[in-house]
Amino acid sequence: RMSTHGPREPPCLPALPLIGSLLSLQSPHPPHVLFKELQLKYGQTYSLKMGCHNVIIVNQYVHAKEVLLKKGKTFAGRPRTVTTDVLTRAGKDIAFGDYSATWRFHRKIVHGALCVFGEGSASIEKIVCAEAQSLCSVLSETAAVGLALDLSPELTRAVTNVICSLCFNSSYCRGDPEFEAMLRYSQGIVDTVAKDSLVDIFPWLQIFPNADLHLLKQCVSIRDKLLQKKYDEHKADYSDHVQRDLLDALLRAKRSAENNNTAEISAESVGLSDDHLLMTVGDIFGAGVETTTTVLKWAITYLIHHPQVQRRIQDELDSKVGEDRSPKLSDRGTLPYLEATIREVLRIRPVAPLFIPHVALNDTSIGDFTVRKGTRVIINLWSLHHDEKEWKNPELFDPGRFLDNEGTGLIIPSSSYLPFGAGVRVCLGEALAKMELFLFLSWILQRFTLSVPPGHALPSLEGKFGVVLQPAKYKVNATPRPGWERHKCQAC
Ligand code: HEM
Ligand code: PLO
Repeated sequence: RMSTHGPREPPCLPALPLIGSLLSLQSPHPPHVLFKELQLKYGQTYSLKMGCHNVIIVNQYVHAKEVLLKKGKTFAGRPRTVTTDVLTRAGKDIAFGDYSATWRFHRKIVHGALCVFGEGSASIEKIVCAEAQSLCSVLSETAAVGLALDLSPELTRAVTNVICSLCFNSSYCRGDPEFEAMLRYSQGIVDTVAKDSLVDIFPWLQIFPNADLHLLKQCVSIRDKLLQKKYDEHKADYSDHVQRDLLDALLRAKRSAENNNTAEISAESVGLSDDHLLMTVGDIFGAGVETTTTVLKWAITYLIHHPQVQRRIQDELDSKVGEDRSPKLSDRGTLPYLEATIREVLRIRPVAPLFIPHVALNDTSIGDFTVRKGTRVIINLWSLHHDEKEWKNPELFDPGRFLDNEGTGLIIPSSSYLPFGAGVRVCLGEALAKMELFLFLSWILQRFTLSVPPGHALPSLEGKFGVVLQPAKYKVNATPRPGWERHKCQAC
């Protein structure tokens, strides 16, 4: 037996059979579940070969934190893949772009713009509350005529308008054809970029005419036209003196780089080309819509399954906010059970169960395993959030896990919890998403009780795997709570 001290590679799966099962659409389990199960045979951290690429799968938080935090910079790379190259003009965005000065610069601009227009300021609260108001009137109109409603388009429009406001200083009305087109192309992108996140590790797939790739290219081209239109409009009435939104912030950075256009720093060389600006705003717009909407849909799915949780949130709202005013951000500290529910939704159905793959930029290690430069690392957040050693009954929806013994203080009961990632690649929209989730859910639950229409089955808890894990479509009855019948809702 060899010494146990020398460098050691993680256990490697026999490559071909596994690839077969991943590619097969008949595979009974989505990749995050399969990767969790494979731990039983290969250990918590193992590797596989996909085409010519080494991929390490991490299923435990100790190794996940080593990758994301302790060695965050070493693992900050992103792989180039066929589909993400189509989406992002070969990685000229933040999320799928490789670690570089350009990437860092764009993160900084977005972060700054979100602080000015979002997070710290009162304006984001106003925007979200206006959208919550409009969402609630649609719910109450539908309830008044006794109809059940697929909430998805309404939730998406509310969330889209928030990010639209931050990115483009614009918003959509109900039935706006541009919004309808956006819904279609974005779903097309989620379905294809997503499906391929593992499959497109094989570059040869591109050679075959591939229906998914075709759909993706079509959807991306529609998206690009929309982005280009917003960009042209912004350029036409840009002024150095007013900064209306993220796109203005990006334009300002570009102008200022162009003005001191010395040999070393040109707008192109720091990554402020038109392509880079468009791809960055495309990322934020896309992430801003698809992630928050997905969490809201999961939250509602679980609330329908657990009416007692819904009732407890409503009791908390009744006693802390009352019925004479709407919830505001400053109520967040007084509504721990709602906050715990949001945390539990993010645990049990993580938006991005495999994150986006990371890449080792140098020879390095994870735990005792050596890792060679260029190795891809997939953090299986599903395993972290469903680890039986860390979470009692992980498939049980129980917001109480995130409360202390008195039931009033919020806690994070396990380190095996990273809904937004961590370290240099941590989510850029965490604060924004949390504000939106809190405000939308508190407004809805103050006014309505959600349930399945009589005779309908409870909605499925099984997600559709992709770049985001989406719940299935279903209809909901939103019953106005006593005191929140139509007249009042419109007056407030
Ligand atoms: C990245 C979660 C909302 C923008 C990520 C990652 C996760 C995540 C897990 C990947 C981290 C990694 O690869 O290591 C979430 C969840 C959200 C949410 C759970 C909602 C509840 C948002 C929103 C925005 C956003 C609203 C936009 C404002 C981004 C960006 C990245 C990212 C740009 C890429 C960061 C990078 O690679 O440098 N998010 N996100 N996210 N998120 Fe979010
Ligand atoms: C969603 C569909 C949009 O049309 C394009 C888009 C852009 C950014 C992506 C987002 C999609 C899915 C969720 C992603 C986000 C960047 C960061 C975020 C992957 C594909 C997460 C959760 O990591």
